[in-house]
Amino acid sequence: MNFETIKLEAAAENIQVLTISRPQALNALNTQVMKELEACLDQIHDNPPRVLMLTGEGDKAFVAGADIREMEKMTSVEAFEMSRRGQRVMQKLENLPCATIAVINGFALGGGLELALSCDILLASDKCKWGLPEVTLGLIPGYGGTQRLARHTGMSTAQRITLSGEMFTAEQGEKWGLFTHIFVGAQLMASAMRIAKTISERAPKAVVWAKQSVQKSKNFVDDGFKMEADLFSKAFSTQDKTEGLSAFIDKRSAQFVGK
Ligand code: CO8
Repeated sequence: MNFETIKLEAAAENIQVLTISRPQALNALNTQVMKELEACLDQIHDNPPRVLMLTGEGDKAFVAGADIREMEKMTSVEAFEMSRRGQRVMQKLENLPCATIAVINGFALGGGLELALSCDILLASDKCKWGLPEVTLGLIPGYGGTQRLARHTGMSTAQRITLSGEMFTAEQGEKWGLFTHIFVGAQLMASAMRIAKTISERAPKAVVWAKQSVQKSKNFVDDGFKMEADLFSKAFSTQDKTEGLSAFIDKRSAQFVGK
């Protein structure tokens, strides 16, 4: 299958690299990326490598979130549908029958962090900046971040990250248990490859079953995803969302009024 906004390449025996490739928009997830990603994940599901690495094109961004320009025109109903579709794509990634490694080479914001949170192992460049900036746009996370982040960091830290919308450093992410390792940017991919190679040499069935067993410890509640999509969609009927998105596009600070 040919894709325009993502690339799937063999990196070594049994190891593939999936790259989100929209560098002009810092690899932001628009509808085309999400559709291609879903088709690609279906393809990988049917013919999996032993390890899949996921990264962003260029040296600036992993993924800078969902596409803000696209969201600006969205109604609440469309936002609900987009959120549910995005949650489904993230679940497909999470449930792939192979080990998955997010190689976070730069900005991992909003939907970008939510994408990384759907991988088994998160490795980051020392230069990466990450966070859930949705509240700075008058929104809430909509691709599963409200459900997955606390599983990594604990509740209080997850609230600290989600409610402030701040951007954090790689060191902070490692300290809070989000990143397994941080590597100097130029060595990130080679270091990720070494980890991928180790996993790829283990018993393939045991790796998949071990992954599934570890995942079972999370006990996600489907209701939580539904509530996230409901509230994400509700944010689309607020004045603050209109102000937040247009302030970003106009490159100015948002003035929120709480409506
Ligand atoms: N969407 C669309 N375009 C983007 C995005 C984005 N998320 N991020 C960056 N871009 C574009 C910029 O608009 C800019 O385009 P142009 O050159 O045409 O002006 C280009 O990428 C380069 O970006 P900057 O010039 O802004 O680069 P800087 O180095 O100055 O800043 C930042 C980098 C800090 C990453 C900055 O671009 C930024 O803050 N981006 C937005 C980050 C953000 O808020 N992400 C969260 C979005 S909300 C979300 O992800 C919700 C997930 C759930 C969605 C549910 C479905 C609807």
